[in-house]
Amino acid sequence: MTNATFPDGFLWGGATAANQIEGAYDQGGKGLSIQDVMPRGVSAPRTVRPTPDNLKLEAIDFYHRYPQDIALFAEMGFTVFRFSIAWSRIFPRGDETEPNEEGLAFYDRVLDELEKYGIEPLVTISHYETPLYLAETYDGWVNRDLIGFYERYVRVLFERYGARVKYWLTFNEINSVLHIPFMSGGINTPREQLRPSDLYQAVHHELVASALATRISHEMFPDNKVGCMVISMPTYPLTPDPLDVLEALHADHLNLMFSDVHTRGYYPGYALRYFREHGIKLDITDEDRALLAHTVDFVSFSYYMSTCETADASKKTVSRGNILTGVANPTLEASEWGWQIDPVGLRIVLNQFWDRWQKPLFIVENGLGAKDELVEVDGELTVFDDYRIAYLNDHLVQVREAIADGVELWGYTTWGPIDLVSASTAQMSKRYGFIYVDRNDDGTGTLERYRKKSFHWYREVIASNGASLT
Ligand code: BGP
Repeated sequence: MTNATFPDGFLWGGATAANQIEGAYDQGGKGLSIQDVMPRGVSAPRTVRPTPDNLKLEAIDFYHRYPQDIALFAEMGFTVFRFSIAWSRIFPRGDETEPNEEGLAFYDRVLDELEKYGIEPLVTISHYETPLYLAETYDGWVNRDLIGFYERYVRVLFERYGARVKYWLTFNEINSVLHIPFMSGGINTPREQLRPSDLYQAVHHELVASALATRISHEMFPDNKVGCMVISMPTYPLTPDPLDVLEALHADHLNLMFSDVHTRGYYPGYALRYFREHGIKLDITDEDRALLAHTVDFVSFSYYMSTCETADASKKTVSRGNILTGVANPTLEASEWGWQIDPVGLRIVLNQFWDRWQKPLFIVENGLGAKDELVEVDGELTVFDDYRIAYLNDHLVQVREAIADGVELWGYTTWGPIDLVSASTAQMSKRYGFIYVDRNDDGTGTLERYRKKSFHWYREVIASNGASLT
């Protein structure tokens, strides 16, 4: 094990998304987003209009409680906070020409608060919250018009916040569009009616929009940094059989394509072959090709688990996971939600990404969703979440190893530093936070915040710049 340390200026913090924390879904002139009609998460059918059982409508009320929450992040010593801007707060329908000033003013206030504590903002432009109107009227990212609406949105964000926000992410987990088209791409057409060409056309539109955002940022604020954001999930061969190795390579390629395009500026040969052999015909213009050449400054990613692949159909036992699935790894344990826990996989993926792209990396999601029990000690309510501490400690030890391997890593933000509504299941009981939020799956609870044991643990990790890891 290395005794190397984290670099000076390494950014430590936590990551969230507007729809999972803000609530106030109909306040401040906000329009509806696709999340407002997804009360049961990703695999249940959407509703026609918002229904009271949708926890995201109120979420954890960050919209009103952000000063208190940011003060708690500051208490832990955060130097970065990742949050997303709700597109439908800025453009309620998505296709207007003028933005909603009240929505813009809200994020001004959030940024004021972060500045007060010297916390660097890391802003996701689109995190699973396409305006519902764009989904219903345009079918989301399948439609090329979305590029223009996104461009308008991005220009407004850069004009308003570009001088205060240095780090931007264009799309959360952009490689999920293929798997969860409504949540990720605002694509209203039911999954089973979409042809692979429709899905990859949506992917292409997002890739072009991402490159366009990068170009605009570089023109307006040359010192700002724009990154792509992908789900990382290293794929291991189930056995040493070369056919399994090849199968794992193919599965990995389907994911890596997104960052390959973002970092190289063109579609790699294996993707072109895949398109050819799967009858995928894309509308790619010369202007699109020119735009794709505007490559990102860094690659950011979420990491929760690894997976396996095999060429042997009889061994394909599917493991549940963070949107992507694969074959279960017989050597690993899983979380209560079936996500296989693999700290070493994080070191592997950091090395793979660095070797492949030689671009700075940023881990913008990592964490354990678990059920917590609130207990009273000396009149204070808390949670003894040793399982969460162990998970994060073990992953961070591997991050340190990767840094010693020579990987350039800018920072680490845990997913959900404060309990929030789960993206995949829309539950509150799947908790990630260092801060407990008193809200239950049935919507009851005071919304009070309590520091968990991991709160104090993370404060120590940050204060020691990782030296307290064991
Ligand atoms: C990622 C999403 C997040 C977040 C996280 C944890 O896929 O970017 O929004 O929710 O996973 O997933 P879940 O909330 O389903 O436990």
